[in-house]
Amino acid sequence: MTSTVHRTCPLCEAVCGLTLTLDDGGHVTSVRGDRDDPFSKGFICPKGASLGRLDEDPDRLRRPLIREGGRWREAGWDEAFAAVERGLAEVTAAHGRQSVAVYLGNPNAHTMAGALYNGPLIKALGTRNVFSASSADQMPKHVASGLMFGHPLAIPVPDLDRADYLLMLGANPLESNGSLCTAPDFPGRLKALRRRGGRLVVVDPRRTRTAELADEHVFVRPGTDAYLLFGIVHTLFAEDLVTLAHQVNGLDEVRESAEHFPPDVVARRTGVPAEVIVRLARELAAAGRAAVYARIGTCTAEFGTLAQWLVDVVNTLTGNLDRPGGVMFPKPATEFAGRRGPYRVGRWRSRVRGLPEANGELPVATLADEIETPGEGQIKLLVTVAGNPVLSAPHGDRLDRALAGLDFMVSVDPYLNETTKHAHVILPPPRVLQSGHYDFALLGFAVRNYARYSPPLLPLDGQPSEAQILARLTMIASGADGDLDEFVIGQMLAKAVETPGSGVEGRDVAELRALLEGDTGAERRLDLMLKLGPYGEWAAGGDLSLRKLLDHPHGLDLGPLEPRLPEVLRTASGVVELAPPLLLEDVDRLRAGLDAEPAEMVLIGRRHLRSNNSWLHNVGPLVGGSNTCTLQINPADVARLGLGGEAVVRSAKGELTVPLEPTDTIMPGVVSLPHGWGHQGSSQAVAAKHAGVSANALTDETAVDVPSGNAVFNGVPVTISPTRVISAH
Ligand SMILES: Nc1nc2c(c(=O)[nH]1)N[C@H]1C(S)=C(S)[C@@H](COP(=O)(O)OP(=O)(O)OC[C@H]3O[C@@H](n4cnc5c(=O)[nH]c(N)nc54)[C@H](O)[C@@H]3O)O[C@H]1N2
Ligand SMILES: Nc1nc2c(c(=O)[nH]1)N[C@H]1C(S)=C(S)[C@@H](COP(=O)(O)OP(=O)(O)OC[C@H]3O[C@@H](n4cnc5c(=O)[nH]c(N)nc54)[C@H](O)[C@@H]3O)O[C@H]1N2
Ligand code: SF4
Ligand SMILES: [Mo]
Repeated sequence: MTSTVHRTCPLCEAVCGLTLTLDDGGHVTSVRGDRDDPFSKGFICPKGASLGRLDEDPDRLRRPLIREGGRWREAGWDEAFAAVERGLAEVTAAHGRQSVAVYLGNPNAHTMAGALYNGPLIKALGTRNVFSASSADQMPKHVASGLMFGHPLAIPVPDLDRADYLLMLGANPLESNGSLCTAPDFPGRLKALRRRGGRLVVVDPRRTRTAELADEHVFVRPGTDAYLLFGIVHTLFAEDLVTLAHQVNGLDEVRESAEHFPPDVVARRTGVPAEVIVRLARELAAAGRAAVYARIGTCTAEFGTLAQWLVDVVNTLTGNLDRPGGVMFPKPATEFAGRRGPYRVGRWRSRVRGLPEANGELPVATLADEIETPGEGQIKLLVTVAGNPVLSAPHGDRLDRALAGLDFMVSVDPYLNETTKHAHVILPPPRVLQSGHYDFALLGFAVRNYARYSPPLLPLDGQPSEAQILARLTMIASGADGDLDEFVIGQMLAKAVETPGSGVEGRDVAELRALLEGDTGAERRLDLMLKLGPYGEWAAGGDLSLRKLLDHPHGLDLGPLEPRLPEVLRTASGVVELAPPLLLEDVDRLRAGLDAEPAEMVLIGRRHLRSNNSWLHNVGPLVGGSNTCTLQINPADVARLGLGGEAVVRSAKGELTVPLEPTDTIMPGVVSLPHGWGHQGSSQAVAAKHAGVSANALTDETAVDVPSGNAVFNGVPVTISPTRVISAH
């Protein structure tokens, strides 16, 4: 007997619906795209297709591990939690709460546990030492959006299905399947744009698969997108092409700033000819429905926040902000419109380097400093949840050494790997199929409003869910007892009944609580958020609830994106802040960089369709072939430097010997190495056979984007030389 079940793929931001067949033993016998999913319509990629393999990976941890000295042993859950309680008590008794740190990795954006329980955990730990993969990724976008629109999550997404022109910088959705733009079958949507007569332009130091699909590919020197975008802004003003559809503050300041960046000047720095910059500006202005979209290549760069800001400056100046076919603000089903004060960054600063807080976090680029530098507030204990910063943080090799010096570390992770090998206790979450799934974070960036809930497909048989693991850690850290979910639900309801327009203003908390459904605390909290949300049972005209999503296992289409800027804006002025002072200050840094002598060779990253950061290399069918850790380099550089099959790459921070992959798809003067490789000390047997090297042995933690403190991975100066020839004598 087999059964057919449906669930959302948790492996990337595209949130595809999957249809799985399970045999009697709960083993996955096939995975297909769910054709009845109104959003993904049957799309699937090789990673989704191997979800069963990942789910049943024999190297996944099933029980907690405790390390005693250099030896690991399996332990029961109570024993493991008791060890954590002891570790936390000892360290905080000796060094106080600020000696505790937490690092949250990328999969937290894909789990219900991450979305619902990390907030309470951080609060219970009572520390400002909060770090996450966000400061190695999209923090510049949060900061730019926070300053312009008043909220760090007010991130407009390109309206892919209606745009007639798309300028894409530093993104490669044919490999990544999209980011901060939730769009299952991103490739199909780009092809549709072209089929309806639209134009796609890709700006990238590599001619990627996305660039191959585009009408035009423009090579750009790594790290210079802010100059290119300023050149476009300059042209829009100079040629009187500005069309504003919204009230804004700071138009004059933007015009004045742009005066320093005429196309012929920025052409030298960016490598993009002035006439191309001018033409792009004209095309954007003339296209009608046009969007500029930029992603990781432009974020993890020296001027990441300026680039993210300028993307939306161009969108605003061309009249494309908040209009169909331009860039728009999704309306997710769990959005609860609580008011917040104006957005600020740098409310506090890191102890050692004085780097700014952003979104309540400190930059991961300074995590090693905070662990290694003695004094009041030195980190002695680290909690990691779904993160592998030894491979993902800038200069991860230093972090590797720093983690070895901690007094105590606990990791919530399914694998013993490069990071969790330093833990004293590893708490593994259950299998994917034993976990419920709702995309709290990613549905807020979807190109169509949509919701889908996947209940757990298999029972837990004894072990805690990831939600329960994090809830128990929270209770240990707070010293309180009781039911965390009930506490959170009580707080949210108390706030909602006092909030004008919440739909439940003035109602009785206990009566509302009794209306919530769900088998687990996480499900009841989802039900509450859905009911309070904009389509919810408790909102005017709505009927959404957990029950309704359970009745629609393929997901629910909630309609195309609609203009909603006034609802989204949270700035003190109530209008779009086009020239936030913090960013104008950083323009001085950008100006100073105009005349900088570019390094002869610079390093950038890349992603492969069958990979996923550091943790999918243990699935046999996904690794090998083109998914290997090679250094892409232009053949002209190979010849110029006299290189053979491999070469030595040196940066200010490290040195690697890497196999070369000569290709004219990469600009001369630029080399590309994927991150997330360099497997060692891990329980992952397949990954160990495809170890590769870590790109973050070369990246530099001292280089950050100033306003956000974000890591800089693209444009790292390197030198490349032949491997030493060892003679036979
Ligand atoms: N040089 C360079 N470095 C980069 C980047 C780059 O482009 N170039 N990209 C950056 C970006 S965008 C990101 S997001 C970061 C990622 O940085 P991290 O999040 O630190 O790294 P990942 O490799 O995603 O590690 C995820 C960890 O979560 C575990 N895991 C997987 N599923 C689950 C789960 O369901 N629950 C739990 N608890 N754990 C789980 C995995 O075993 C793994 O240990 O890397 C950054 N680093
Ligand atoms: N298959 C796969 N999918 C993934 C991931 C994965 O590891 N593998 N990771 C997920 C994560 S965590 C994220 S954040 C997203 C990222 O999603 P994307 O942003 O689409 O990521 P990439 O595919 O790395 O594309 C970034 C592009 O930027 C280019 N680039 C590098 N430097 C510069 C620069 O200075 N300027 C410009 N204009 N371009 C530059 C690179 O050549 C690359 O083609 O992908 C997610 N999806
Ligand atoms: S594109 Fe992303 S969400 Fe869709 S099947 Fe592939 S990994 Fe899963
Ligand atoms: Mo990311």
